[in-house]
Amino acid sequence: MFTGMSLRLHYRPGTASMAPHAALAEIGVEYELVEVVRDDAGTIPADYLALNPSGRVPTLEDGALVVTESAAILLHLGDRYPDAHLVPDVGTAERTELYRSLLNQTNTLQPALMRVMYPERYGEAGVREAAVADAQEQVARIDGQLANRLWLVGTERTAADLFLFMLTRWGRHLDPPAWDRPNIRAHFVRTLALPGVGRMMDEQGLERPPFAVA
Ligand SMILES: N[C@@H](CCC(=O)N[C@@H](CS)C(=O)NCC(=O)O)C(=O)O
Repeated sequence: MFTGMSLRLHYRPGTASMAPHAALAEIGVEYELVEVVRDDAGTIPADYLALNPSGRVPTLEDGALVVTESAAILLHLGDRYPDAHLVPDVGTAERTELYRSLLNQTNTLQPALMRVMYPERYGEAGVREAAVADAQEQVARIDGQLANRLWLVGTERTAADLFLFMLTRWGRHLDPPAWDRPNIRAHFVRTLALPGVGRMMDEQGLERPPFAVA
C-alpha cells in the first residue's frame, strides 16, 4: 500500500511535531528532519506551503504520501510499523481505548492548551481564563486516569503516551503546570526515559525540566 522508501518529517522544535518525531525515533527507522523556518517577516517557505497549504507543522512525507495532523501521523506510523506497538491490535479493547485517548487529547486538551498559549489568536478577552479552566479539568482527569497505571492504554507505551508527553510539556504554561500533578509527572519522567523520546528531545534541542534531570 505504501510505496515510499523515505520518511521525511517537517517540524519546528517544541510544537505538535514532538509526538510524531518521538514515534519515528521509537520505531527506530531511518528518517529525515526538515525544520520549517519562517523568515524575519514570519513568512513560511513556499515549498512547505505547497506541501501543506495550512503552513502548520508537522507534515510527514512517506514516499509520495503526505500526512498532516500529528495524531493522524501517529496512527499512520502505528499501522505501518506494527512491531513498534505504537497502536494495539485491531479488534482489542486497548485499540478502542487508544482511539478514545488520542481523540480526547486532540479534541479537548490540545485546543485548550493552544488557547492558553496563544490567546491573542482567538481574539476575545477572557479566552485564556476559560482555556485554563478547560485545560486544568482535562489535566486533572488524565492525572486521575494514570493513578495505579504506567501507561494510558493497556500495559505498554503507545502513541497516546507520546501525545500526552507533548501536551504535558505544553502544559508547563498552566499554573500549576501539568507536570506538577503527581501521576502526570511520573508519566512524563517514564516517557522521557524511552529511547526515542530522549532522542527527539535532543534532536529538537529541547531542555529537560529540572525534576527530570538525574
Ligand atoms: N492539530 C494540528 C495542529 C498543528 C498546529 O497547530 N501546529 C502549530 C504549531 S504547534 C503551527 O504550526 N502553527 C502555525 C504557527 O505557529 O503559525 C496537529 O496536531 O498537527
